Amino acid sequence: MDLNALIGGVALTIGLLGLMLFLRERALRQTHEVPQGLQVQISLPHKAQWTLYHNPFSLCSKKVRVCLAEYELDYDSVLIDLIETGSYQNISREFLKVNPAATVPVLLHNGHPIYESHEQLSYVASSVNNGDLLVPQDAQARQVMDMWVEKTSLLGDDPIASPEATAGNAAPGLTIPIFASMVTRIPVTKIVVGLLFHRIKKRAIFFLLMKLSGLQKTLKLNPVVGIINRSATAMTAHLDDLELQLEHSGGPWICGDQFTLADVGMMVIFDRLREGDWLDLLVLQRPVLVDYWMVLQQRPSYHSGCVSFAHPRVTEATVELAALKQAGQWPSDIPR
Ligand SMILES: N[C@@H](CCC(=O)N[C@@H](CS)C(=O)NCC(=O)O)C(=O)O
Repeated sequence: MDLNALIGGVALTIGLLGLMLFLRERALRQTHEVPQGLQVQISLPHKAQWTLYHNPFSLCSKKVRVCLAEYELDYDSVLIDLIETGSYQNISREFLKVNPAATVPVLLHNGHPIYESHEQLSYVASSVNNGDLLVPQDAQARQVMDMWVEKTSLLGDDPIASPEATAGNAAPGLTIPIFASMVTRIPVTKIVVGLLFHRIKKRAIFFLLMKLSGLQKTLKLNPVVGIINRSATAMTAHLDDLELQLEHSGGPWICGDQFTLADVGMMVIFDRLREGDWLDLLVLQRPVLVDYWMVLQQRPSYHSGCVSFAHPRVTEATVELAALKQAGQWPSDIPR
């Protein structure tokens, strides 16, 4: 037999085998959207009344941890890596059984999953005896809280595309510099897993682009500059609204005297601004917001839900971003 034909045959067989393995793996990692809220029809294995699948860095995970801490609820903690913290564990076969949409956080109550972090907050508040601790009894104040819970939420599959919608949606664009710094430590092979199996390919492509460009070059890419600027402008407008609301309520909290779920949502956004080294630009020039940020940091839940989960790569990223600004290496077309 001709040697070339033999090599060709072997290559073809290996190729076909690879394709079959890939198709099988893809079938086992089916992802799809999930309905919001409690799913009583789904029962998952659990060891405790409350189980939280979460990630140290994820904004929505922080929010739910802070809420559980405020209510002093114990929970079984299951940490799930996202690509920025190490690998695409969120699209592993095991985790997709918990959430086929491949996102964190997922809260289980007696094994039943609750999807979407704002639903998780209101579910917790409505199921515990002391739910009104974080929920005003007065109907008008309750309306204000609900509006701000929404305003601090991360809505839709592509929040980066609509930073004007909510302060939550303005956060991911401002997180790009942190992502770009974190992803320098992640091997390309781990990102490729996302290209193959992630439901939203755009996210994986973006991480690959940041990985290949490095931090400084990422911050010079025109679309990135555009997204960061648009997100900073949108966040400024959301913080204008917050400032007005705090003045109107008389503080110290969004609804006045009572710390509510709305403040839980805002706390983690401020923490994200801290991580991205955006406080100087967006918060520290405004006395009302400075006071608000100070009281937020004094809550024990800020420590147990945010500070104690500080991810070393995020801490390094914050230092790296501040150093770039100090060294005059921050791009001139991005505000600082
Ligand atoms: N709207 C959802 C957003 C969930 C979400 O997008 N979570 C992010 C982390 S904050 C995630 O899991 N991303 C993983 C990925 O896209 O690969 C919620 O509020 O729970």
